[in-house]
Amino acid sequence: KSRSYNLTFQRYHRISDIYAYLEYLVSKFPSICSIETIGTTIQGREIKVLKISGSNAKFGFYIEGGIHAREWVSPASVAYIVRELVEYRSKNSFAENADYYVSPVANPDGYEFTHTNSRLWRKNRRDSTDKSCPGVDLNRNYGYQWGGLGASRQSCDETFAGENSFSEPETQAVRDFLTKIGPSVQAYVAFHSYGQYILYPYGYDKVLAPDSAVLQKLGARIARNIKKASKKKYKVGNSAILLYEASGGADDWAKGSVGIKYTYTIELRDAGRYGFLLPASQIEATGKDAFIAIKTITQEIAGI
Ligand code: ING
Ligand code: ZN
Repeated sequence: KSRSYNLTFQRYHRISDIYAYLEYLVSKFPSICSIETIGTTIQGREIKVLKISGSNAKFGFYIEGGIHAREWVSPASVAYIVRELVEYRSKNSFAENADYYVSPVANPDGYEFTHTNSRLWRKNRRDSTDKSCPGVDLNRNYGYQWGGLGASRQSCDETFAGENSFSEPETQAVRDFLTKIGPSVQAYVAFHSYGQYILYPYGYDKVLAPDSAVLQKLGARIARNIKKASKKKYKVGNSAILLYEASGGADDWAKGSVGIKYTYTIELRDAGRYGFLLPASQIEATGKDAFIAIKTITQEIAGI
């Protein structure tokens, strides 16, 4: 018997609604979907990954949402992707070529805090040593070139990198899970907001990977496909050059330490008018942009 759920794409939802939707999908589509709890946050919340298995899977594809608490359209768009890959699978047959590992809310404590206390919170909810400034920026806590440019050592800062690389249970969980599933994973996409950018490594400095021309070209293809579908423009480039330097990001670690070739950070809508406070009326359209990115990358890797 299938479980029930309240998730919609007409408003932003609490983590309980997002997780209930994942559980519903497992109950309704048990041959395709399974859930692994990859870790537990500082406040004891589960960090869940939905696996969506392809019948002809040749590679793994990791999709991260919600590492920054206030970027609400990211978990919503990742949930939108999940619906396309599972419930609308018959019209999205490209998805059979991959096993997707989807983490819609990489920072559950922070996400809940933006609903209950402070809408523009970014970090996790780690207590700091001096107590006055909680929170580590999880996208500065990964262990590739940790603690360099664009990351702070001061706990009061929005980009506080933590006391050490991988000091946080939320980043440890992703590290251990990706290390476990290993070299089958060929793509890693992290969804953020806002700005409409398709970014590729490295972020720790203005340094390009040897295969960056491949990432630029595929990024441009993603942007073209989004523009065709929605008229929205996404800029494509190296994150340190196009945006700013930021060390300790999940994308740099995925590329530099794990060796995942197709690694992107995508800044979703909008271009700045509403910013983090993107109206819920734009969730569906933004989710569609995000889904086009996943589809385009899958097709490229599968050669279809
Ligand atoms: N932006 C990203 C950030 O973590 C980024 C941008 C990611 C830059 C990775 C460089 C490398 O600051 C948001 N919106 O958080
Ligand atoms: Zn972000």
